[in-house]
Amino acid sequence: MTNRSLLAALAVAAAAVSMPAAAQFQKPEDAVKYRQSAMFVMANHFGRIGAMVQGRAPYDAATATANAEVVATMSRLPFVGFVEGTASTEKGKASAAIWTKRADFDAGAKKMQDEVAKLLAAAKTNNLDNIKAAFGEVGKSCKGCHDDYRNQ
Ligand code: ASC
Repeated sequence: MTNRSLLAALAVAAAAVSMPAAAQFQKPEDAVKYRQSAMFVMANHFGRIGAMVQGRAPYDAATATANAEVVATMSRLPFVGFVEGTASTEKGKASAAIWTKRADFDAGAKKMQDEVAKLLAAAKTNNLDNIKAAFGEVGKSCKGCHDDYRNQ
């Protein structure tokens, strides 16, 4: 990438971060795709740690930490995608309750991000038992919102 195109890309990224949530997406479906994509990547890397936690993959400290880094980064991304007007009644999709109880939903998101930060800290101790404990708490924090805000 040239310096000029890098600067242009950075300017776009900076503008996106400071723009109101809805304005970051050209259409509502893009917001849905964005949040689903972020959660898909997060779940994939969380699952790689899960494989080590559950003994389906050998524990490797550096790999666990690298995956936890990705999970931590991804954990910050989905929520900007929960724009008004993107609720669904379909099973497994975002329920309208997100927007009627937004403060509770946001608190759940924050809880998950906090638990993910602890998982990353645990990964950095290079101790699988620490990772196991933190992994379980992250899982609970995912499930909490999925139970309440994803159509059953
Ligand atoms: C995952 C994943 C979730 C959570 C949840 C934990 O790996 O994709 O949504 O864990 O199932 O209960």
